[in-house]
Amino acid sequence: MAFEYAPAPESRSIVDIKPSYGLFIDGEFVDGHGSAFKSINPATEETLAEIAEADAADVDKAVKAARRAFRTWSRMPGKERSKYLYRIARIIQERSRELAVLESIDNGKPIKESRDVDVPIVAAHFFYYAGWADKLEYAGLGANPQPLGVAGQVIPWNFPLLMLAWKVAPALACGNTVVLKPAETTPLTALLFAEICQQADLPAGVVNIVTGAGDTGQAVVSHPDVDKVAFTGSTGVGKAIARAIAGSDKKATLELGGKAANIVFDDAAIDQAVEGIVGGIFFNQGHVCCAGSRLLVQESVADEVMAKLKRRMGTLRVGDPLDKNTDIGAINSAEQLARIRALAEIGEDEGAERWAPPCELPSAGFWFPPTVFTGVSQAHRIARDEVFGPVLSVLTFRTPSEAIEKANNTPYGLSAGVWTEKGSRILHMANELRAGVVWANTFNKFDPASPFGGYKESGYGREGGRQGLSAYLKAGA
Ligand code: TAP
Repeated sequence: MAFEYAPAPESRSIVDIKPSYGLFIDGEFVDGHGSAFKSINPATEETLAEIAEADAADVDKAVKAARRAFRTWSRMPGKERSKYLYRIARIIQERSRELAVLESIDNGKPIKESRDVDVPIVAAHFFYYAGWADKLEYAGLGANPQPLGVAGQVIPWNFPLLMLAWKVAPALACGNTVVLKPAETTPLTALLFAEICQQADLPAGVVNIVTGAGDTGQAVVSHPDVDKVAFTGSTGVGKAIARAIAGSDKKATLELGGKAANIVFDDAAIDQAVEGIVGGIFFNQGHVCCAGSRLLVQESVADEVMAKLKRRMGTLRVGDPLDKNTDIGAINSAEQLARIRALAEIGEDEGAERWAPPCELPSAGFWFPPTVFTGVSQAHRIARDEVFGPVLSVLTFRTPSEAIEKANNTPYGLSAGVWTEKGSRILHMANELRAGVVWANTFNKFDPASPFGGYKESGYGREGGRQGLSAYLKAGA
């Protein structure tokens, strides 16, 4: 059944969305030379704003501005750079409600997530790397490490502001300057961040934001005067970027897709594990690279886990992202919704059993109910492909070695979860699982001090922590 809802008006009034936005180059907003595009609210399908598209000449202008700014920014004492980063972090905190509401409107994610997870971690990231700016000699790259130059950064739509923070904060702390391209469907918080850079008096050209689609991203990463490419997105585009920069001396970090196993042993605290399973796959509508999209549950507790999981799924509220009680918001785009629907249909066609709780979905906008597939085999597409939506595939295992084999049977290697009361088993699993992050008795926990990144087709390089600095520095004498 479908229903109509009006987004909460008081939340909308917190944020001032302009009818149109330009590109942010050399400290000011300027017109783009490509054809403008619209950013829409995925919960209502209404147009939010017209966004300028940067063509190759605009990207060139942004790279030139970043190069000019690099000369002074890279020579500025680290403690001076850190003052700007602290200032940005504090403004993010001061404007956190505005940022959270705008993120939820543009992306579709529930306000309780943007307010309590995304924006606080964004501020924490700037605080964390502000603290590093005058301590780079401890980065592990010699006594006098040097910045790389101009960083070309391309980010996805699932955590627009958080991915920006993961890229911009370490780059700036290390003395690099930045040309960043946000995803086509979620440019608004990056543009608000540009205003925050102005408010913080960040020197012109240190951060440049060029909006647009894939062509703009391509122009950024392949620009000859870009020294460093930082990309987060799909494995397909990541491979295309690696090909595009092959043969150049650009340094690159690629954070790509995932198909994480969330492994529940029979000695686990089951109620806690069920909460972890729900958070692992339904957080951010499942638009999470490290989502626990494959549940591996030990056979002896499979019935109990499934009964409790279904009961818990029945309590999840799907709807208005700006309603504080919403658990699952809107799918980010019509295109992503079509991809999720197609993979779910393939799951049924291949013989897995599909279940979703009864759930009223709004008539306008893009929605998908929390869904679980049982009877899934390793050969099924829903067990292999990244759905990037609120869809969980359940497989069972008998022994720890079978769990390890199944968990590692994927081209990806970004994250995994282990639920057990046995400490020795946690350590054993962490050693055996081929995943960049292994969570134990928790899932989807992030901290700026903790490095994040993948193995295999999940990409290379680490973001976050001290390790994240080496992505933006070269060893110095
Ligand atoms: P993509 O389609 O790969 O897009 C990512 C970004 O690249 C967007 O800004 C996109 O622009 C741009 N782009 C597209 N084609 C390009 C090209 N040829 N050259 C340069 N840039 C190009 O991914 P998505 O759908 O936005 O995001 C979902 C994917 O990101 C998932 O696979 C997810 O797992 C992954 N992800 C990974 C992580 C980590 S940390 N590993 C974190 C979040 C997401 P448009 O927006 O215009 O397409």
